[in-house]
Amino acid sequence: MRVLTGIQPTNILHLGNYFGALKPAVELQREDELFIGIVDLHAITVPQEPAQLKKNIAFATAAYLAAGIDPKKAILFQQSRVPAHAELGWLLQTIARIGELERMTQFKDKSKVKGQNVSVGLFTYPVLMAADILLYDTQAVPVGEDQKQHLELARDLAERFNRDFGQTFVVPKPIINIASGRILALDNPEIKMSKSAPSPKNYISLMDEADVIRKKIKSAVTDSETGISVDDGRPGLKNLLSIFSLVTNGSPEDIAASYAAKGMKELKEDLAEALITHLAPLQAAINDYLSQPDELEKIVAEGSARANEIASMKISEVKVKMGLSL
Ligand code: AQP
Repeated sequence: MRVLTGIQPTNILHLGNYFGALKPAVELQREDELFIGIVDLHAITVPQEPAQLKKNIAFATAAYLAAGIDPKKAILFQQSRVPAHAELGWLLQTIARIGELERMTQFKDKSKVKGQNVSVGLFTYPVLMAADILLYDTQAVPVGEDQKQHLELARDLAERFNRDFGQTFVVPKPIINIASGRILALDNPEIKMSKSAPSPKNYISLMDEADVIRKKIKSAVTDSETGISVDDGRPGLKNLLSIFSLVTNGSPEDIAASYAAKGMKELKEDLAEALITHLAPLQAAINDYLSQPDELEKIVAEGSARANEIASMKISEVKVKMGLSL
């Protein structure tokens, strides 16, 4: 099956990105024909500092490789190096409707704070995402809850284009459940962990040093109830138990039971140490890739060239179907 996934290089990746995107991608590459986009054109829909963006692109690439992506198997590419993404994004904008973009909850959420000051790119982001998917005849896309609506739009645009211009695009299906649930923000368990959160206390970055991890876990928001239990009414604690479970492979319930007599302080201390141990080899591998910029460049250039070959054939087909040819 042909599958496409990706990540925005908006900051150093965090634990949620690792368990929700990188590790599932490593699983997917075993069986599927996997395309992984470092989607930098999406990242710039909110302001990015150019020098930092460049670093974040290198970091995201290194993180995928360090997590176990084999660039000979999966096609690991940088979105902005494949011009067909922007081109198809534009062509699909001509068949997308303002009303359907206005209904996108992610745009509504992200633009709430900034009002009229959000970029037009943030508004049309889901159309570019549809282009990313449709360019490669993608059959399936792993989606978390917040991306379901965007995939639905990609399906609608594919069907609309096929109806109006003739069969061109594969209509992609979602792969739900591949992500191991959302990891929540440490400083506010009502929202998800997020790279572009204003406070670094929100997340554990994949590159956080041992002492930073200890401090962040220690100050993670929990509750004042006594005892340790897996309980939806205690989202902060539940989140810590989920993270503990992901790094040790024990069930959250078993971990909760083993800390029933010990309490929150010890649970947090042990979780921090487990995290430090879990992240150490990943951090070493990421640093190793980052210390070889020429090798990283070669991998991204090759992956982008492979992506470009496929994408440019599709964009030519689309142009002919739309009458954009002599
Ligand atoms: N908290 C999370 N728990 C589990 N998975 C998560 N992902 C993101 N946050 C969590 C997964 O990581 C991938 C990254 O997708 P993205 O970079 O396109 O943006 P996002 O989902 O909006 O992630 P962030 O970290 O919150 O970035 P910003 O702050 O830039 O918007 C996706 O596969 C996502 O499911």
